[in-house]
Amino acid sequence: MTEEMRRTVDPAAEALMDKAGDSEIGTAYDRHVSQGKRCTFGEKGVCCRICEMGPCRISPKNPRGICGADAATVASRHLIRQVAAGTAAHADHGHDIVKVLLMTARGESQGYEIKSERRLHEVAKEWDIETEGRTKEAIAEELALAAMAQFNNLDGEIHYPAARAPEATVKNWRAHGLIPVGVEHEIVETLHRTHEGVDADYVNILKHGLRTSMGDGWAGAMLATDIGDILFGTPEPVRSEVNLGVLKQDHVNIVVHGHEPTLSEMVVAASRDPELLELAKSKGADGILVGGICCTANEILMRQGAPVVGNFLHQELAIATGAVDVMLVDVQCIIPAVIEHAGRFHTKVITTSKKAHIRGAEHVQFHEDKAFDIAKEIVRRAVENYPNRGPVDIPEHKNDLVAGFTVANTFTHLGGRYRSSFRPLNDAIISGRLRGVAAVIGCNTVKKTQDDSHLRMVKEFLKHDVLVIMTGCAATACAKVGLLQPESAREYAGEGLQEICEAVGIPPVLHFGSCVDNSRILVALCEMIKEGGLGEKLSDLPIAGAAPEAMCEKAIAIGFYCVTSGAFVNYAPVMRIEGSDEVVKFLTEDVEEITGGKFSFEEDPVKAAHLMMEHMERKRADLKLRPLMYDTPFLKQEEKEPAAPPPERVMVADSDDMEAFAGLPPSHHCGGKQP
Ligand code: CUV
Repeated sequence: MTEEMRRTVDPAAEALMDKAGDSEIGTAYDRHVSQGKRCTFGEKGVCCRICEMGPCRISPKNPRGICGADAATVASRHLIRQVAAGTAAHADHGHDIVKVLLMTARGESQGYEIKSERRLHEVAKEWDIETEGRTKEAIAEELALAAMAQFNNLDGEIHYPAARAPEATVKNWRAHGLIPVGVEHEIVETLHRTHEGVDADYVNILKHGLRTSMGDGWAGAMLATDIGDILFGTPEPVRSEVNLGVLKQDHVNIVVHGHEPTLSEMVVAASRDPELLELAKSKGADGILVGGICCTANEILMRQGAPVVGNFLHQELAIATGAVDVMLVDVQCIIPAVIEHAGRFHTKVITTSKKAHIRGAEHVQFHEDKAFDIAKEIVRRAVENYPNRGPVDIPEHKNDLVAGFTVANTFTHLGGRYRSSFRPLNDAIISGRLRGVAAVIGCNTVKKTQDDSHLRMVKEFLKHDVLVIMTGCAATACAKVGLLQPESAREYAGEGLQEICEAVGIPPVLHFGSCVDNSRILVALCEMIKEGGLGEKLSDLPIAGAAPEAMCEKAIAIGFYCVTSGAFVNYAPVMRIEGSDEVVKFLTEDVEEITGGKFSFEEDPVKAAHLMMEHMERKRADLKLRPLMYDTPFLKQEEKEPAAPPPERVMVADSDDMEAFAGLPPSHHCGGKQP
């Protein structure tokens, strides 16, 4: 980051950035600058830390580590360990929700119920579980036990790929051995394969990464979504508000941050408890507000319409408003720095998971059998902290949004048919009204100006008649500028997309939920194939995905399962693979032969959108679809004016690193920069 690189395009964040930064710990952006030059070997994925003889640094001058591993072996081993970590995060999340379903079915949980019996029956049928004449508890118990087995299966294959994906795609997965046996088995095998002296063939290693990631998208995440819908209700389109301006000066403000809906749903319920509302009044507050940050925000937004306080890089800023009485966290994406910020204001940070303690936080251990009591205790602590506030500084910026889209409800109401059908979407693509569909997902990162890449990419898609589906912090970024309102179609969408949005009554950008709800996108793609006219395999569809501000290992795992599922995925900033041209080539070219999908690593979000639209055009041509109804040509890469150089990155190599890498040609595959 240089002086010229803006930290954020969000005025609410801008308003608090200096205040939050005016502290010993600073903001994530300040710490990014303080970290200074990064090690080139680490950045390019060729620092091997696998065995105790190392670490070894692989370079053209020193092409082999002590054991003889080359750049491709080292980079691929480290990369699939990241895939396994990301998969583990979503799988553990899914596992915890399945556990709540099992306990609820057995009457052992507190405060939970099976809110959507309809969804329970639908999912049970897909698992061949008898529903006729049985209680919902009996069905739920059998489903939960079957779902549990997905995690530790040791033979066969996980359930959802064959149950939900098109036959031709399943056949291809089986031919290449890409369907996991069980979620945990593949994660364990990743750790074994990448242990010193095991798998040294980068192709074999990366193929295992593809297989492991399927346990995320097609098991852990898919179960988290399905079981979440059963327990907490299937989302319906819902209006709400977003950005730091949703915090209320005259309310007790509780910010739930993290991922799992099991606790946050209870906290929303507890915040409506008359006794606690009375207590809040007695402390001088007009009410209790529960808002979210990161994906737990998306969970309670989708099902409860709770306001979204912000995305990943808002967590420190929210505390700097001085208006957050409790920040309640569970797992994932919680940066330990929140503690120091909380210490400067009156905010209490409360951790709740045995897996995620932070020194300096209060810890209230969450138990499913006392969930509502625990939620009430946390809300009570927030209420009692309200009178301790100092000066409050809430930015006024906020925006309206519509969220809550799912596979079942997105195209339900078209033409008064009142049944879920993807026909309108398929017809729009076939007739050329829509060019295709882009899924834009993922995080914020300090390596990019906050939200900027999401917004520029999405606006480019809308202009060129591409329907956009979003999840995670990407969706929050677009919500902040009003792109999740139906009215935004008129301002941003091309004519074809405008017609669809008006006919169906949807915004041009559909909020599909949290990161685990990327599984809804996979199911939507399956429905598009089933509906007919767009090919036989998932890889036939004119669709593409992107994570323009990717930050964590979960994002890598998601990218991997999308590519395994046949999608073209642009991932930026580039993964740590540039030290091996072979790994880059495998991910950006060779993998297409196996899965039909592949990665690109274009950093410029508009150029990346063009690459993705070129991919859609190729798929449209293969399907022999009509030309687009409204011609909105986008500039092809070679026709483009040279783009302004991206902001110089702080991570430049030490001079000895530069020397070591002197012989390495710049990689044209990924737009990556050589030091
Ligand atoms: Ni799971 S993973 S920063 S909250 S999207 Fe947001 Fe989404 Fe990335 Fe984390």
